[in-house]
Order: sequence, then structure tokens, then C-alpha cells
Amino acid sequence: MSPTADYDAVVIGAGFAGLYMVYRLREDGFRVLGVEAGDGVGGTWYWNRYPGARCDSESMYYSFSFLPELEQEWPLEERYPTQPVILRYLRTVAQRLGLPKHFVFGARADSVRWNDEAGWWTVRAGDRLAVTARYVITATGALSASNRPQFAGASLFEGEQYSTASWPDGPVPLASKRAGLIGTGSSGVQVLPELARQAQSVTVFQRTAQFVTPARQERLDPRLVALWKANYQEIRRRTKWTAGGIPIPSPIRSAAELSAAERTALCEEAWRRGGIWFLDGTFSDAVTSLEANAVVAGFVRAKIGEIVTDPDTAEKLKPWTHAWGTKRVPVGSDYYETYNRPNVSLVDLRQDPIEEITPRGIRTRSGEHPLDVIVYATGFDALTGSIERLNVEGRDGERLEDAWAGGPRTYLGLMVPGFPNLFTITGPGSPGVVTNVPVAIEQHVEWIAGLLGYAREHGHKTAEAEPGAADEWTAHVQDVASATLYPTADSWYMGANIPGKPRVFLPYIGGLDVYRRRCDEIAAAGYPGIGMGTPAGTLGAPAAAEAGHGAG
Ligand code: NA7
Repeated sequence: MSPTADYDAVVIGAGFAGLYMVYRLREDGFRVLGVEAGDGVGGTWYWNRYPGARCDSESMYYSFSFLPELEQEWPLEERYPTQPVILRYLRTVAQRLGLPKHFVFGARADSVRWNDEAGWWTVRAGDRLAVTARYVITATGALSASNRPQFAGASLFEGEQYSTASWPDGPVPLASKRAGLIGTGSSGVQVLPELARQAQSVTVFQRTAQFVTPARQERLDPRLVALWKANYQEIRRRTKWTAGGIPIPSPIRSAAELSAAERTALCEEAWRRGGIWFLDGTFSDAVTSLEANAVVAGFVRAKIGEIVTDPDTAEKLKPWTHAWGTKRVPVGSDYYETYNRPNVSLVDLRQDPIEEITPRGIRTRSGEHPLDVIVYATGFDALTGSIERLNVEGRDGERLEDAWAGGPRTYLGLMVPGFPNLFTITGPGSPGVVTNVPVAIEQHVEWIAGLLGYAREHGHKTAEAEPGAADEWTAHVQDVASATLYPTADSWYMGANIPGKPRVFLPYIGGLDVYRRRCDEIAAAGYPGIGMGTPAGTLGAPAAAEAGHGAG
């Protein structure tokens, strides 16, 4: 009988977060196993291979900061990295750091159970894997549990159905096909222009019109890239202390301080630059003041009216249901322009809802739309979904899903009371998903690794968030959101896209810099808010021995 678990830590996921966590723990001398559902590394960028998939963060900032050699070598060719480029990057990182050998691929973790007597977790992945580990770290991604609405008749559709969130690896023939696209969030906005280029026709089924910002994708000037690379480490250092993980200046003036002409000029300039420069570059109060917000919203609606030539289509595309920025703003390339193509049409589901999917297409109230292909770009059970789907059972057999039935309760978005030695990278209450995510991931990974090192040094076998600390953090997350317009929208930030999901604000929007300082202070003070101890009872046999097989 072994008195120790099979591993010190199991890390679930092989995207940015899982790769770095496994690397960090291995370097710190922990015995670590990675478990990944996909057949390779990449996480989000492994699954979301749809045509047009691309990151909204600029290439320069969307990478790890701890690989100085690779960052000098890595070609920065376009302003935004596309899915193939990011996947290639993550594969390169994994190979260079020798990480694939620490992972079991093709293993979808579906049971994570705490054994209080032994003081370890048992992680299972169907009949593929059963191992024990003192720590479990979920690196499952904030936007990875995909949401596929159940439309009546969907299984009877005689054409093909695809989801942007699990697009086939390999060509999907679309020429001479009539495609239907459901969903106009970031994924729908990215895939539409590609569908329109490839398919005979595309019918877009829009439930909520969006405020899409132009990406302004472009080839990067090699001289600019050389300049960046010469200063990369300094830029990284600054990036760490920004609110959103991208070092651009925040607007300092409110809309009220500016004349109408100045406001328009500012919006025009931000629109011309595109992407983050429009998202974070207009007024200091764009998402806190209704008046300022109305200026930005009005500006975008006017742009839609200018770009889209058919007045009826333009009206349908203008958002009126939510304040600008309160749903994640898609960054698009030729999104509105695509509606000027003769092969693209728009159905406004608020006026003409989907009644059923028929063998030949989608029937809305006004009639049947004949289709050969249906593409679902219908989003994710954000932040909580990918963690809850692991079927986590903590102390006394409490299910995480039950613990979070009224909304997630975490300490710093990283730890959950009642679930010792469990860490949730970019979990609910973390700023991850509202930042340039790799920057937040690095912070989370380093903080978790620091805590594990501290526990090892001090002989603590368990680390668990105290209920009071988690309650305080969870309330703080809500308070910060309540000071803005964000909670007013039906968004995935609020859990509103998933029927029955509790309506609470999920990410922390107080800024990564503020969050980082708080985490640093907590670490420096010896981790207040986290109970550390040794597990009750004696150590027993590891579950792998019970189950008769281990990793692989
Ligand atoms: P999103 O942003 O959640 O978008 C999903 C879209 O699907 C959105 O337009 C939804 O409309 C629509 N949707 C969802 N359910 C339905 C049903 N039942 N009927 C019709 N339309 C529906 O997901 P994305 O994948 O585009 O982007 C997710 C994030 O990934 C993105 O924000 C970036 O952070 C990266 P709704 O607006 O809910 O009315």
C-alpha cells in the first residue's frame, strides 16, 4: 500500500493554462499529470477551428512572457493571430518544453472526487484513466463548455450540422451549399464572412443584434515588429500591471467633458484604429454612464447605417436591446459589409422566431428557409460550465454543482470552500475572461504554484478557501460589477445565455492589476483566507491501485 497519491497534481486541460501549469509544477519538482480531452494541445484553439477563427488580442501580446528565446524567434505577421497560428504556437511551446509526455490525451475527465481520509483527489476519465493526486487544477477554459440549443426537429435535419466550438479538423465543403448560421456573437461574427465567401448562400438567424467593432486585420510592418521585439521584456513588464492585459492608454476623459464634435472625432479615430482601440479607447465612463454609453452606441448604429446598403437589413442589425459593451463586443472583419453581398440574408428572430428544424431547413414563424448546412455559433456555458461538467465532489461528497446552485462562490476565482486542494484557473470570480487571457493565466498559474510551494515548505497537506473569505470575494465581484452597466444586459457574463443558470456576474471586472496586487498581498501575508492543514484520518491506498489501472 502506497501512502502517497499517484501524483502531486493533476492538471485538467492543455491550452495556455494547462501547459503552463504543468510546466511550472514540473519545474518546481512536483509530480504532475496533465489530462486533456482533445488528441493534442491547444485548448480553445484546438477545438474552435472554424473558418475565420482568430483572437481579438493582438499578436504581440497573445503569447507567454516567460519564453524569451521563442518570443524573439516567433514570426509576428498579422495584427491578430489566427487559429492555425495560435495552435502552431502552442504546439511549439509544448514541444520545446517537453510537455506532451506529461499529458494523457483523448481523456475527458468526468469525475473528480475528494477523499478526505486520504487527503487526495481521484480523477477519472471514463475507462481511460483513474488516478489520485493531492491537488487538482482545472485549466478547462472559461469558454469551452459549448452551448447547443435544442431546437425541435434538429435530429431530423437531412443536411449537415456543425458547431463553431467543435469544428471538424479538415475541409468542410461548402461550395454550392445553402448555409444557415445561428448566433451572432464573436464566433458567428468571425465565421459569417468566410461562410459567405465559400457557400452558395448564407441565411443568418440573429437573436440579438451586436455592436461589432472592426478588427482592421493587417500585415504587420517588419520594422515595427523589430522594434517591439527589441523592447519585449519591458512591454511584458508593463502589460502585467494593466487592467486588461494589454498596455494601451486608458481614456481619461468622460463624454460629458467633451463637445459633440470632440466626441465624434474621438469615436471616429478609435473606429479607424479598430479592435481594442475602440473597445477601450473612447470615454472613461463608456460602461458606467448611460449618457456616455449612448454616445458610443449611437456612433456604432450610425456606422451600421452607413455600411449596410439595404435599409431594412441595416435596421435589423442595429442593437437596441442592451447598452454598448455590456455583452462581449465582437471584433469583426467585414462583418457588416458581408450583408451587402447578394448571397447573404438576415432573419431577425425577435420578429420571426425559430419554430423548428425540419428535414430540409429551419422553419421560422414566417416560413421555411431551405438549407443544406446549419452552423451553430451559439456560445458557451461560460466560466462555470467546464468546471461543473467534471462532476466534482468535494468534502462530504458535496457536488460543486450543488455548492454553486445559487451562483459560484470562490476565493479570488481560484479556490472553493468545501473543495480542498482544488484550484480553478480563470474560474468564476477571476478577471481572466475580461483580459488578454494569457496574461491572467500566467498570474493564476504563478500564484497557485507559489501556494503549493508554500504548503510543501510548511508541511501543509491541504489548502482550502475559508467560507468567509470566499463570501467576501464573491460579494466584491458583484459590487464591482454593480457599479457599471454590465449587469443590465442578458449576457454570458451574467449567465443569461443558459436557461436556468443563476443570474450573477461571473468575471471580476475590477482590473487584472488590482487583482494581481491583492493576490500578491495575500501571498506575502501567508495566505489569509485559506485554511491550511493536514487531512483527517490516515492515508489509504490510491484509487489507481483500486481501479487497477493508471494513467494512459
Ligand atoms: P456568444 O457570444 O455567447 O454568442 C452566441 C450567439 O448565439 C449569440 O448571438 C446568441 O444570441 C446566440 N444564441 C444562443 N442561443 C440561441 C438560441 N437558442 N437561438 C438563437 N440564437 C441563440 O458565443 P461566441 O461563441 O460567439 O463567443 C463566445 C466568446 O468567445 C466571445 O465572447 C469571446 O470572448 C470568445 P443572444 O445574444 O444570447 O441573444
